[in-house]
Amino acid sequence: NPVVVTAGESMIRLMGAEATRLRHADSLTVGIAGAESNLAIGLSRLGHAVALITRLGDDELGELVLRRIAAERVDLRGVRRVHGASTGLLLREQAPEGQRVYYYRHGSAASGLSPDDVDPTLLAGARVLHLTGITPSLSASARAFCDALMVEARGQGLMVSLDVNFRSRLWPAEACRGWIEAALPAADLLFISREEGEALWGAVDQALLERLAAAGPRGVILKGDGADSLAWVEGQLHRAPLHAVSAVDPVGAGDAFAAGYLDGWLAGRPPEACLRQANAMGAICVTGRGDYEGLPERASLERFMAGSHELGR
Ligand code: KDG
Repeated sequence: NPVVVTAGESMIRLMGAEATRLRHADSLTVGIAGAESNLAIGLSRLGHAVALITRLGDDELGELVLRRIAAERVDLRGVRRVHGASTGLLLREQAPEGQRVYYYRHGSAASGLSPDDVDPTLLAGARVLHLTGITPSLSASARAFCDALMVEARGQGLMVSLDVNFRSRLWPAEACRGWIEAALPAADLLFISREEGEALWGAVDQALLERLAAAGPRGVILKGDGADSLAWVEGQLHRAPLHAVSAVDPVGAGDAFAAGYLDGWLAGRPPEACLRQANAMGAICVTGRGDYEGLPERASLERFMAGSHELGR
């Protein structure tokens, strides 16, 4: 059985090949995206048994998403194929004026996730449930699904990890803040980035971490977007510096960070060590194109952290 269970929407990703607005694109490359499947793939490549709960259309695109994730050895027993529903889609544009994402996921198969998708047997014996603030934005039933899954996980003694992952194109800041704050008593670990912390709570400082922790979680982890990553764990502040790398594509770094932290947590490492690993995963992720493609296997993570480089021949 899996050690880590996660749940959320995985989508087809079409990415503009050149640095132009999509309106000028001649070709798009096909891949997959989804914060939770990114995390599942990250942990699976590090050697963990991970399961993903989602819904996909029983269309060709659903089959593509399923096959890509299956190739990463993620347990897909919790995936339902929905007849007549489409698989979610996102387009990524890399224009000179910045990165943009366009979602085509309204009414998608995964937005139909509901408490029916909670399978207690899949959680049996697992240690971590990881959810993000994306899934509850998809629909009222997906929100009910997240809430029911957290209750089941806590009941079975799993550690509940929550990544804010605020997506302003999916719901307003107040709605995201409201859901996260209501979920905090059921969470053990909360991940936030500086960018989303500012969007949801204004100033991001130690007082915010303390305030969020007071509502429930044992640990509140601030991702290293722009400065040191921080962990407020059981009343103590820990920090780890970022790696200087040249970033090619920032997308997916937050999921890579969370996978790195959880890997450390699963090994029983102290918060600083978890943060160092999380920073390394984020740094490796941003040096390649794609939401998850650059995520390392255990040996390359260790090489990166040791500061050594492969000759490649
Ligand atoms: O964190 C990266 C994700 O944002 C991306 O893979 C797609 O899940 C996604 C989303 O909802 O934006």
